[in-house]
Amino acid sequence: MKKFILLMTTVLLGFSVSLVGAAEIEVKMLNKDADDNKMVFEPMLIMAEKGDTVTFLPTEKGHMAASMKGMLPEGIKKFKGKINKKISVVVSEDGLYGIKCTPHFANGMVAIIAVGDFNPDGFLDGKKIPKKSKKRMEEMLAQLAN
Ligand SMILES: [Cu+2]
Repeated sequence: MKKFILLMTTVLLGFSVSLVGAAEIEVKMLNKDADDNKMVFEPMLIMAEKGDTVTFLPTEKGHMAASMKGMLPEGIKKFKGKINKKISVVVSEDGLYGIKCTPHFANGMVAIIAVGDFNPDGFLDGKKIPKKSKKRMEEMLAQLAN
């Protein structure tokens, strides 16, 4: 019984911490996902709350995560991870964050972090983005517009 109470306390504590505190979100960097999509962040569209930490994991070799030029909310500094290293980003401002894996940008390896209050309209305007990446970003933005 004591053990059970201890367990329940731990569970409840963990639950309340997750309610109050910021979340930790993990994103895998993959050569191929379960649906056979190549060069992908998983998830590709990352829904987060202000203050959460998003960590990109080098699950498979050869990847990194970097912010895309001009595609961060105001007040967020650009960032660039190293290949085969994990990188964490605290999403402390509302808005959309464009993310790419530089070596696989042409292969469509992009992600979007969407935080709080954001506007998907015009996010890609005037940006130079390779075809495959652009297509994936357009699909994600269409999802966000719904
Ligand atoms: Cu990559």
